[in-house]
Amino acid sequence: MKITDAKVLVASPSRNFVTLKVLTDAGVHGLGDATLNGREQAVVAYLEQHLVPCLIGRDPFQTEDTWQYFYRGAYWRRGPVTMAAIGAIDMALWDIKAKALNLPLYQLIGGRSRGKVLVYCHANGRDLEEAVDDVGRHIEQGYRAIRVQSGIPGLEAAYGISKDGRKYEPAAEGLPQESLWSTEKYLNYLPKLMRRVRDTYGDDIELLHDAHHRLTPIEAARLGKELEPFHLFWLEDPVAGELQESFRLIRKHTVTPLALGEVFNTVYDCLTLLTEQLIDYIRMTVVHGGGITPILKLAHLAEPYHVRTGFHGATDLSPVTLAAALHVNTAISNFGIQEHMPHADLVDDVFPHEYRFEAGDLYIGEQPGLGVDYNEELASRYPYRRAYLPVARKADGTMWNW
Ligand code: GCO
Ligand code: MG
Repeated sequence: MKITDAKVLVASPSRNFVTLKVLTDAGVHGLGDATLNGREQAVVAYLEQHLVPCLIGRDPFQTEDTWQYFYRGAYWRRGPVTMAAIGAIDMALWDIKAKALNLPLYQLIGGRSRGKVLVYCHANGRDLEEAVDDVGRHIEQGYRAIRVQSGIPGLEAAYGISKDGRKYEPAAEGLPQESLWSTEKYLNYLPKLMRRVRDTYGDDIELLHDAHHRLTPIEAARLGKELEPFHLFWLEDPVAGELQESFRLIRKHTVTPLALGEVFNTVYDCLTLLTEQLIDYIRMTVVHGGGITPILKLAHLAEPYHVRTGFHGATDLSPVTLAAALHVNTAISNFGIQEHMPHADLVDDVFPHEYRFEAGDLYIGEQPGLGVDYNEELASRYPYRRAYLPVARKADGTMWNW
């Protein structure tokens, strides 16, 4: 079998997605997600200008060699743009291979290790009362693991809070929106929120929280310690992960489980975190981590260090990435949890898929390949619209991590 063509499809069915469609001489095609929120066109150019010309004529079954060709074979390696492009190709090739063999992808990467995939959803509110109520709504929908985010008293906008009752979506048209950040206000407020949620709903529900890279290590240590009585499933991204050694300090002070890695793109971003057991969950995204080939290696490397997976699953990753994550989650032994932010109905129409949600879990289907399709005609009615993620500043104007 030979690859005959690859098309980079850009559309905005309620939000921007970049999708790679790889075609073969056997009539089988594969899909890959190449979306990098707020930097979509950089990945498009990297694919169209640099990778696709080298892809034509290759054997789609050679997933390992093709991955190495684009990763190792590029003198300029790593980074989210490069890795998202390679990730899209890798997903599409696995999709082709599994379709050609008439098997769902999970059968090629270990077979079924579990019948269903535990997911966590997002509950949020502009203040404590709204956030607590939203947790209740998600429990009613069947979720057993819930991430809780809330507006912070004294701050106008906070990460993870939707406006006007709509689903949370940080990317917006126009230039990047600026939001004000106060670590002090946040640290004083968060334990109160978590106490109320536990008092209201008891101990049987799993609670998660995302600090979204805003703290220093010693602040993260304080937060982790103060959240201990509420037994979080995890505290996510307490500090930006560039300095892996900083997690030694956090670990020394708290037993609150830690999750990290949604912005990582290679194993080198987390080698110390894994081998020194400094985190409990690795959150790399299948697409930004370079695809199924390296994500499987990462999961297998994490296993002996007692680190489990909790792959990033925000709505800015297309259903193709979610399906790829679900196949990996179904097959590996050290699966932890999967993030689930349901896509808008229009996104589900553009990407018809087989996976389904039921009572707090996602189920992958038995369709050959990844089990996702792409409606090009429908997608073409929604052209790309430039959008940026926000930026954050402290009260004195200092730029901070969003
Ligand atoms: C999460 C993430 C997202 C990111 C988003 C950026 O935990 O799901 O933090 O909300 O901010 O994916 O594009
Ligand atoms: Mg996050």
